[in-house]
Amino acid sequence: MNRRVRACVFAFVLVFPLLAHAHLGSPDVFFDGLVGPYPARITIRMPMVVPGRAEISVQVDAAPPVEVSFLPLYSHTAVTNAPPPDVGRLIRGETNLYSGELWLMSSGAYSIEVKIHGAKGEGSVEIPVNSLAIRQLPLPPYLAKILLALGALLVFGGLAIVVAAARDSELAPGVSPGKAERRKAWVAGAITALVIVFVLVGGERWWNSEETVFRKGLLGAAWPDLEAKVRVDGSQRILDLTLGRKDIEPDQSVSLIPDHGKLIHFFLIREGTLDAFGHLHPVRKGGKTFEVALPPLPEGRYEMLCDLTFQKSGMSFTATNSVELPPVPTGAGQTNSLEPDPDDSWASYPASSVPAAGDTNLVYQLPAGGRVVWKAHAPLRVRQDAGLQFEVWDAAGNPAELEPYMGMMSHAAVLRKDGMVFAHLHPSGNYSMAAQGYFQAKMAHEAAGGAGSDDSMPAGMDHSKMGHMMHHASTGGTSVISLPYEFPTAGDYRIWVQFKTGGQVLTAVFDATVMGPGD
Ligand SMILES: [Cu+2]
Repeated sequence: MNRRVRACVFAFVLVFPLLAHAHLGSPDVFFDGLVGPYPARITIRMPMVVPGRAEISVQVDAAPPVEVSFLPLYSHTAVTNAPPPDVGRLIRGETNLYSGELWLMSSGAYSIEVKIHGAKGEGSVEIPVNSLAIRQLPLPPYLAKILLALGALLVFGGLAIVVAAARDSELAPGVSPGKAERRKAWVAGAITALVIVFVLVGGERWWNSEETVFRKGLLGAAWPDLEAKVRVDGSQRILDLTLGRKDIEPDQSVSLIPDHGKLIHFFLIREGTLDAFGHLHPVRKGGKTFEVALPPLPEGRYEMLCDLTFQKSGMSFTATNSVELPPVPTGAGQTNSLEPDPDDSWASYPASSVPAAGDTNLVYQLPAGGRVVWKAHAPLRVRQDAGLQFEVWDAAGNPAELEPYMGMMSHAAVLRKDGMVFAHLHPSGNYSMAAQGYFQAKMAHEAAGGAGSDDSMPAGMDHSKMGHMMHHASTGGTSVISLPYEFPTAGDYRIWVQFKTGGQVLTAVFDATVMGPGD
């Protein structure tokens, strides 16, 4: 950075970091693409607790019979230690829809390996998921009462057996216990009571410490903190990001796995009006600090959503916070100290240009001509296939030819308007490709004779392997974007659909209202 041109510094320190989670509030994982020779659509419903059962459904586009199987691979153990795969059941009355359940026993990154075996051979895909407890289940009062009663029965029953044994075991049948036997019974009873109290107190302590560990893993503790401030440097506004994690030492470097060739995918969304949006890629400055030159987004308070995947654990997260952007500086003609990333994109648009949710004609007019049409779909419902399909038309009224950018035909962001749900979608699904690369590298490393520990992971991830995992439609020549997704909760959402055409990345904006199951 050029210190001489640094004219003045605006510092905005932030409110306390909000809690963050991969796909904020949207834990279920979707995949759409090829599994070997078979096109398949896979849905993984994640459990809210650990250990918990993930529900997996696989829709295979192939002539039956095929066999579908699932296997959970854990980041901290060798692949060879994985249990035998579970075979998916064909759903009754369906010809190509299979389902199954997998227990995820530990907290951390897992990869769900889905294998499909059929007439055209075998194919498999790794779908990374985060196994994290999102909530602690309460103990129902009736269950507490039953357990308490059973516990009391055990304690008093055990005590009675010991007392009776000490008093009566050496007596001949029919003889009443004397003073000596009664004293012996008292002593044995007292000792047993002491042992029981000791066991109960120890048990409670053990339980409490387990609960403390669990609660630490629940929400917050392991998630990255995010802080940012903006400084004005000549004609540029530069945003400085500091990433943290409560268990990372201040001087430690944060190792991240690149996703689509970028360490961080950073979204800025103007709060309240949601009328300005940026998708930027900060570059590393120090161990935990990153910087990015801001595009000409209007001033105001912005929500920051920062997608990243940790190299050590393979866990992917979305860190969030908010930041105040100062006005665009007027230092025209000055040299830029920080080159923006060529894949950075942004849009700012009047609120009136966003088609309202429920409009019969969902058309977004692109400012430079052309339009994006959200294709007709059934009313959106919670946890049902949203069937998101968008068609892009150029200014002349012809279907636009889409080009891949950062390896994908589209990058889309979904935000519930209160900020409680955020997801980053692609035509291939919403899983983290960086985490997928992590598991592919782990498997390749172990197959080559490496140990199963994640500490011995090769530093460089093999991204050349990811190309063939991508969606069959990622080669261009289409004007339609399909995004596999289910909205996790009811409410009002905004969707930003990004695509590249004519060498330019464009953003279309839509609103959506998602109804609950009973509405
Ligand atoms: Cu993306």
